[in-house]
Amino acid sequence: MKTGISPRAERGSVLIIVLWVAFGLVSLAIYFANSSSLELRAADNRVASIEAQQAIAGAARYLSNALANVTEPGLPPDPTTLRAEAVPVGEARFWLIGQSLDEEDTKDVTWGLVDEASKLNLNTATASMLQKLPQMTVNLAAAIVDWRDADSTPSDNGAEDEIYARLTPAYRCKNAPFESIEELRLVYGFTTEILFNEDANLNGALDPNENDEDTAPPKDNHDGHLDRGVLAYVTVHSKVSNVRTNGESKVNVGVVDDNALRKLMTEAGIATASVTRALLVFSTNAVPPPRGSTNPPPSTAGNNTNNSVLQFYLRSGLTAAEFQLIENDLSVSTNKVIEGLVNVNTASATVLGCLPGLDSDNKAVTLVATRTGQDTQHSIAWLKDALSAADAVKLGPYITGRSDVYSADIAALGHHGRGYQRVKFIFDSSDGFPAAPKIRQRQDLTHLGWALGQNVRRQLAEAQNTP
Ligand SMILES: [Ca+2]
Ligand SMILES: [Ca+2]
Ligand SMILES: [Ca+2]
Ligand SMILES: [Ca+2]
Repeated sequence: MKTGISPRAERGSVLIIVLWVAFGLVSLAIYFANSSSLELRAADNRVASIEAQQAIAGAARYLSNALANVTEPGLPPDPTTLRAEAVPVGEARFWLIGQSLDEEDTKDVTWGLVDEASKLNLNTATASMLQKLPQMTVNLAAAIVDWRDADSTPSDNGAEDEIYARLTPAYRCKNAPFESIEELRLVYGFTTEILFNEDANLNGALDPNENDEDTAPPKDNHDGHLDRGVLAYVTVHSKVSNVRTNGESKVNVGVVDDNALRKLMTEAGIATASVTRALLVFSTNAVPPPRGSTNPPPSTAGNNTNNSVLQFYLRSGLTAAEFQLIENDLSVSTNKVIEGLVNVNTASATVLGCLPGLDSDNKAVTLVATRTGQDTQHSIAWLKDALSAADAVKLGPYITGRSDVYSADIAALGHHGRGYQRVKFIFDSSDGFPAAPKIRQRQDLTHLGWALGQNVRRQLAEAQNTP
């Protein structure tokens, strides 16, 4: 008798094996089809990111050119003609993430360049200025000063080597100027919360996750207003050239030189009567001391020293129009470049409120309200009517009306709104005019996530749904 599997059973098991093999092949086919479509999609996204990166490179060239072609040194490119929103570059588009002059206006992103002189400079601001910023404390401000100063002697509440030696891992205090604002992460006491607060993507706008309490990071207070961190208010790049357009040194009004000032005012076309009056105020010989006295006269007349160009203007008796003819040819410093001045025409009330003369009684808020809607013409002349003389004299040494360093926070998308990329550049024109600005920093911010706000997201979704 034959033993073993009957032919019928054998055929049945072969069939089952064939079925299994067929099933396996189909699964494999589906698997490969799926993975190659994923790969195609990934490749498509890569192409879109490359397009976006190229759009950013194009934007940087465009801005470099726009900054080199401003009408006068220290002025930004004309914001009415500067292209800053959804600018096409091939199939890609770029945006310049700006900064609203109105701090309360945080509903969506503002487009444009950002004046670095609208912020407080970490290398020049004093501890008392720094500690007035939101999120700051006396200790944090003192730690900033100790980080940048050359010595290793801790200031009151500050932090030098012995504090950093106790950290794990331990490191040394820098004892040299800040090179980037991100360096604040190394300064004793600073945390991500202090640096970013609610603006996790640093776009100056209130994104949904920044106003939902703890539903999604970051932590926020869900009050409908963006509470920014320290990073929004500080810079290490603010600089302004201190050389005249013709390459000569500016006329020093720290100590008024009659001849230089007369020549400057006359050549600028200021009326002789105004020139004479101004020179009389500053001339050391103009007001003789009272008879029989060796002391100088009690009035300020005859005192030829000024702590700032603003103080010179307040005392000169010049009209705003006359002053503006020579404003940018005056200085109280002989340095070719001045670092850290705050641009009174572009800084927020928060930043201005850190400066002497504006650091009490909401004076900075009032000043910004006065400034709004005014055509300041990049001058500081308007401060004469906006401030008391005493406050203006205190403020004068810390401000400017112009700036040579602008940052461009450029975000771009490739075709079909894909491949999001974001890079921040710092353009510095303080070396000379007219010339192409130097790029001082190039920082990829893509990792901070979507920063183009809700309107752009909505527009993209609508464009995708339109056949
Ligand atoms: Ca130090
Ligand atoms: Ca934001
Ligand atoms: Ca949140
Ligand atoms: Ca808030």
